[in-house]
Amino acid sequence: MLKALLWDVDGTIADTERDGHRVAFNLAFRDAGLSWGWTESHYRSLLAVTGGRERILSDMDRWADAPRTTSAREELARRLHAAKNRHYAHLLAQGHVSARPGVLALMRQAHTEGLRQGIATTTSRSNVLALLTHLLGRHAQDMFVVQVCGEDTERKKPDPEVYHRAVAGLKLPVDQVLALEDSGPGVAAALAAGLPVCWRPGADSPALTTAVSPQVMVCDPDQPVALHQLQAWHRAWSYGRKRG
Ligand code: XBP
Ligand code: MG
Repeated sequence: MLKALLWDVDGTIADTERDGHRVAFNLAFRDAGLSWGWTESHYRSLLAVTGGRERILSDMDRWADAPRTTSAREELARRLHAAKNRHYAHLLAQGHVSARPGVLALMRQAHTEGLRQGIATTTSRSNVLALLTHLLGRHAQDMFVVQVCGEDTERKKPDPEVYHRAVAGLKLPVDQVLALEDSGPGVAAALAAGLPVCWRPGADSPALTTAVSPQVMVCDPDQPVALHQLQAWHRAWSYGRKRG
């Protein structure tokens, strides 16, 4: 029986990247007096690197005025990333990002029906808090019994660490939990942790890096997903597994 949902954040709950994080990164570059900038298409390619600080570091070779030493680069990336997160919270408050269709209804329905819900993301805790509060109000946190964020793991997706930690927090066997994901690295992380996963690509989601297996429920990006669909898929998947 399906007892819990583990939500990825960026791309799954909302399309946060192009009009949220990307714009905030560019504002942070500007504030720091840098002429650096990320276009929509370049940013899409950078999304293969999970983690905002890691993303800045991965692109520094392109800029002639980037620091030379590793430690200076890391320090600059850390400062830019913190500034980016402050801009991101302001952009959310101004209404630049909304939930993907059906997501809030699904969260509320799952809550009403007594499923446990958690967050499993590479994103910083402050960004998760800002997004959930913006979308669900001040009591958003009450809906999620476990929240594993970027700061809580040593390795980011596609590494399964975030899902191992989130499942441990739920105190449930993996086959009673369903991961909700939009991206290749996210699906790979969930599968590597042994979870079934509902894959609904978003506007900018990096492509799948793994084959679609029976453990992946493939969803239409444009159609909301209802709880009864997740439950029916999960029942059929569990039955198929038991029959071998
Ligand atoms: C999301 C990310 C994050 C966000 C920015 O991946 O890769 O880096 O782009 O967030 P996923 P931070 O949806 O797979 O978790 O700047 O807070 O890292
Ligand atoms: Mg995602």
